[in-house]
Amino acid sequence: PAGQDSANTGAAGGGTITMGFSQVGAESGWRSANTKSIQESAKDAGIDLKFSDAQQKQENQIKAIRSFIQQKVDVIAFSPVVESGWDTVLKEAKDAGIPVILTDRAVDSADKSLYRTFIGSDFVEEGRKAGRWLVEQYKDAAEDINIVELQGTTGSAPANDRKAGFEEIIAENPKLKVIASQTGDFTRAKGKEVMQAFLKAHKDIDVLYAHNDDMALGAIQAIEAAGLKPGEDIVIISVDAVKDGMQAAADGKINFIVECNPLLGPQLMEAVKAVVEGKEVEPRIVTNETTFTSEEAKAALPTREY
Ligand code: GYE
Repeated sequence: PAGQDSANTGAAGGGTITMGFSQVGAESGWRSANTKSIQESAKDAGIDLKFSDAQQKQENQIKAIRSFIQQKVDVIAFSPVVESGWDTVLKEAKDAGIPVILTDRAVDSADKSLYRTFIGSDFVEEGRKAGRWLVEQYKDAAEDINIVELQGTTGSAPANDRKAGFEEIIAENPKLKVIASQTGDFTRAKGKEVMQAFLKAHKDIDVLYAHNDDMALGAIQAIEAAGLKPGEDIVIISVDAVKDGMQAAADGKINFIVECNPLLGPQLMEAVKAVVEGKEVEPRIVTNETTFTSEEAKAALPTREY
């Protein structure tokens, strides 16, 4: 039987499900792995995928969603680049009877009926994991520990939450001080550029906390160019655990990585099918994740999928 929200008789009649998906962009290794996972699992599930790349711009995502509504797709899924400003377009999808699924990043809409479920990581917990490792490393510190932070895309859920979770934990030890914090937009190029500026402005950086591996990898280039040793002169923590990040950890250049799993495709396709069939889905589906020290990264690398 058709779900009452099925806008398209194709799926309602047991035919092929059409899903419009608006992706954030192609800003990082994480994102490439996420895109691949979604494309491959749509294919495996026999779901007709209309894929649109927003190049990190909310206006492009809003346009893509409106076009999916016009095309009367069965389901719209998207990874919102920023948290705010979605109510109007999500209301349009709701009025058109097209169910929406959030993947990877959250929206801050108060009206939870605007989407069926949110599949993705707990970014606050990721920030806490980074903070806990640091607190433990410096529990006997006699002097101030100067931390610089490379934030993800301004206004994005992972940037907001990874910052908040980290701050919450390091507040336990007043010696741990964030002396500079700026966005590097989740890219290598920006990570490098901002780290260069940090190194110029501050002679005494002890720790870098980067909200993703790509920014850490860019920053490593800047640190090496400044004649310093990443992982030794500056302790580095990052998030994601994509292959290049794990390699840098295995090489001792990144000291600690918090994993963020990009392989959300299979869970998304399951949720899409359930929603089209009119079944209830859990409003929040959280992905399981771990952390890696250099030693653990070395051991995990050979079998790493992304
Ligand atoms: O950590 C980063 C990417 O939203 C979890 O986006 C994702 C983040 C990921 O650009 O590398």
